[in-house]
Amino acid sequence: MVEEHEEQIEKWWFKMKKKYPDLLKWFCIETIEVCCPPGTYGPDCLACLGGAERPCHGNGFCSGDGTRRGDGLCRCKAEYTGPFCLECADGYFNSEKNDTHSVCTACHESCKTCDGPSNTGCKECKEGWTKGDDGCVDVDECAAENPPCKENQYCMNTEGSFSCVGCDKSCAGCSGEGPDKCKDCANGYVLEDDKCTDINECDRSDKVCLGDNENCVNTHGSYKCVCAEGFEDRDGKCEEVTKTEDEEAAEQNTSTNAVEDSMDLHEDL
Ligand SMILES: [Ca+2]
Repeated sequence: MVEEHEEQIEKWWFKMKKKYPDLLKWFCIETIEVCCPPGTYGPDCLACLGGAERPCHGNGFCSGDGTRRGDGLCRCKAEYTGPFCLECADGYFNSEKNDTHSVCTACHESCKTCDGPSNTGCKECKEGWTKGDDGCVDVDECAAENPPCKENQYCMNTEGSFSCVGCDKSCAGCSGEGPDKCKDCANGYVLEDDKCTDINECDRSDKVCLGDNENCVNTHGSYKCVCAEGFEDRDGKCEEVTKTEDEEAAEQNTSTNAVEDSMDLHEDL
């Protein structure tokens, strides 16, 4: 913009500076007519809502403020509402107000609308809260006839809300955190000392891994059948690992190295 109007700026510098000391006013507002004085807007530089002195009563922004654009309407800060930003938005109340000044302050977290700062000042309660004798109080969603959580979750009430938390994996349904709060035990677990405990299937007298050369490995909630050392799974059967001569030679080498390594180790010790 400055380059475009270089001549005019030069003119101001050499001829007009004394008479019009404010460059912004002379150049932007009066000469090229792009700006308006602060607090005014639009082609004719009209006063913003609430007056040019304190547009929107200091509680918002006037559309087009200081430019030849906009419509002079107020966009209020979050706490304020209304065309002049003098009213309070939901969740705020007027702690000070006259015709030209308004201060809105946050309500208690339990209020949707209020006329004072505590929960007894609520006019309406926010969702998750209900009107009690002492203002808005938390709703215990978990105590409802149909609690809101899914089958393998427990419900945790919080101020103004609630959350659903997954049960321990040893549980089939639960009332709280951990394996001692299960309603029933999940498959693969049994109640022992008031806790759902993993069943060690591999300890059973009747074997669970029935294939030849199979070993049983216990896991949390289940077990695995794996091939014994020196055997590998081929189409579901554990068969002896066969090696080519090269592989066997390589293995011989590594085992010799391993022996040497362990001897080194002993020397270090
Ligand atoms: Ca709650």
